[in-house]
Amino acid sequence: MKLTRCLTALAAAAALSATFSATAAREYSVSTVLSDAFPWGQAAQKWADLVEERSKGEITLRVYPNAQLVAGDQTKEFSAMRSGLIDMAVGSTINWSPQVPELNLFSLPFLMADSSDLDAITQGEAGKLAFAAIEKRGIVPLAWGENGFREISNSSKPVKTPADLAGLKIRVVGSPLFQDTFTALGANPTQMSWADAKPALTTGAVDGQENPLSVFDVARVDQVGQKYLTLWHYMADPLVFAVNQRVWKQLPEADREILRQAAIDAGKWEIELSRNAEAKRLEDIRSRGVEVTELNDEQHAAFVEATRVVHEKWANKIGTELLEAARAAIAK
Ligand code: X2X
Repeated sequence: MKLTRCLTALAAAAALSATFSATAAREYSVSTVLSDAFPWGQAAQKWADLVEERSKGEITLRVYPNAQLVAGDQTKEFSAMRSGLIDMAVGSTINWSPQVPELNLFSLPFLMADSSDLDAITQGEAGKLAFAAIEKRGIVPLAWGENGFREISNSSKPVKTPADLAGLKIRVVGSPLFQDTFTALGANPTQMSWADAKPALTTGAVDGQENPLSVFDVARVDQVGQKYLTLWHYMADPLVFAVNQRVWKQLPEADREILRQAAIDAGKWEIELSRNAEAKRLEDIRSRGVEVTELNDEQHAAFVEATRVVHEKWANKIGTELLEAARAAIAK
């Protein structure tokens, strides 16, 4: 009898402590556009793993890929996070630029020549200004990651000059600057989400698309008729690890520190992983029969010249201070 009573008390205590730890353990949603088959999704998962480990299981970040929390509409991710529908995200500057116009900086064609230009921006004064622009709109940015330098592909011919793009229907993300870039190049830009892009390429509703090599490779864009790929590195979209401000304010300082440091570490890890994989990806893409075009200086200059108008049109929306900080960082 005594033993039974003792066991009952133990069971009750165990149940109580389970309830306690259930309330102590907190779960937050993290939105991404691409799954963990891609570096982007791996960045978010790494963040979640580091937070789980460092908070000793008290904080769980649950990653929801494919922009599913916004029904595939990736340009709504920032608003959904701001309204609290999403707690956190690892998002592309392209997808957040409709709400944070300053982030169009990274989409300016041929502003950045390579990764060291990109790093000079994100790691310096310009990066701070870009984060301040995000913060001003109710989101706390924590760290940078990388989607990558974006290259252009199509199903009909090698693209070596702007004239080769004339009339080609190119799928672009639903961010207005892209409309201007591809119009300036004489192409026919069509805005749609990533979820709609592959079907549109498959049916031939569009002729081409632009994305980093990682996306081209992992999504097997070659299998939907994209036989020609031009390495023009016209822009790169960094990723931003970020948290809804109300969620952030409710967190104890120690938890904020865990989240921030884990985001920084996951970002660094993913940037390296992503860059180290580029050469092999290109080799694989070539080996699948994709014709890869590299531009000589003269060909490159023609694209730069043709898209200069985009810089003029967007300078004010991006902001002179940010633009100048970015240019100064690159010039160093
Ligand atoms: O939609 C795209 O092209 C993608 C996956 O690269 C972004 O979300 C910016």
